[in-house]
Amino acid sequence: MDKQNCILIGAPVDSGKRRNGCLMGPDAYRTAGLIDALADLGHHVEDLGNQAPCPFVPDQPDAKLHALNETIGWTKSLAEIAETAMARGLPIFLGGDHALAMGSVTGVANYAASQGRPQFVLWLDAHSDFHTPVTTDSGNLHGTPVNYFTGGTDFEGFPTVQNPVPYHQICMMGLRSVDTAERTAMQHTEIQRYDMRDIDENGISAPLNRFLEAVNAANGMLHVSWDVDFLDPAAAPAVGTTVPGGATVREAHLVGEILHDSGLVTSMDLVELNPFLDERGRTAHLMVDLCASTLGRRVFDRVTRSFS
Ligand code: HAR
Ligand code: MN
Ligand code: MN
Ligand code: MN
Repeated sequence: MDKQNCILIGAPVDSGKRRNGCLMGPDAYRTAGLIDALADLGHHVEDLGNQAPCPFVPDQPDAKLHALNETIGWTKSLAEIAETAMARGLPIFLGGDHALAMGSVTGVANYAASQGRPQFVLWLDAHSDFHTPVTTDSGNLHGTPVNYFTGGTDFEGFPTVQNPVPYHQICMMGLRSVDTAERTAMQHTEIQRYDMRDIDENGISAPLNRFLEAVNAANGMLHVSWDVDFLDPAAAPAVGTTVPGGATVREAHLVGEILHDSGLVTSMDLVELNPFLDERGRTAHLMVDLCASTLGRRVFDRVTRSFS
């Protein structure tokens, strides 16, 4: 991958679930050194600062769907900024909870469509986030973005998805918490799915490389959505929805390194970091390091074994 124009977009979305704290995520990434880490790799880095949702009517605190209007406001503002940022570089959305992907993914998919290219999504997460506002038990909209950006129904009040991402262009990795309604809804889709057992048995590089070959063959654009809980909570404790048995630090870095070598990544989310739950910033630092791996940090070149 050549040197990029990395566009950092602070997305302090905290409306996707009831436990607060993800709003501190963007500033935690900056504090953990994200800008220098990317600049040290030779990239140009532009920080657009923290964004705001489009104006919204305040939500009822006890509604079944938590903070619906606020989440709609975020979806509108982030979709717009995603689409315009794509024209200028590689947007990196600093979350914020995973509800932000309703905006980031629909925005980048609109841009891909304008270029006549297919949009692919790599979803690195313990969860499938495939609920609708009707099927969710928790009422937490961070559990719904994949259903939304694939053109799902029942997202009343949200912007109509102009360019839904086709199921077969999505790959989920790291799965270990999928609710009954999500299983039923995904059953007959062509979403490519790899749970932790697949990764235990076959490693992470073979399925990832298969997916990347498909992206490359289609001349696709690739959005990578890194949820902190893709990682094992022992390595990444700063997340509200920990699920034991996640990816190791090296498995996650390998994903980043392979993604970099592919040269295919066109946009990225870092989501669900809750700095209030962190231990001396170590989860924030780990996510910064994973972002750096995805953008070219390495010990030496794989082919020439040159250090430079
Ligand atoms: N499936 C659960 C729910 O809907 C948990 C969702 C957690 N989602 C987060 N993390 N974005 O992926 O409430
Ligand atoms: Mn909240
Ligand atoms: Mn998620
Ligand atoms: Mn998750």
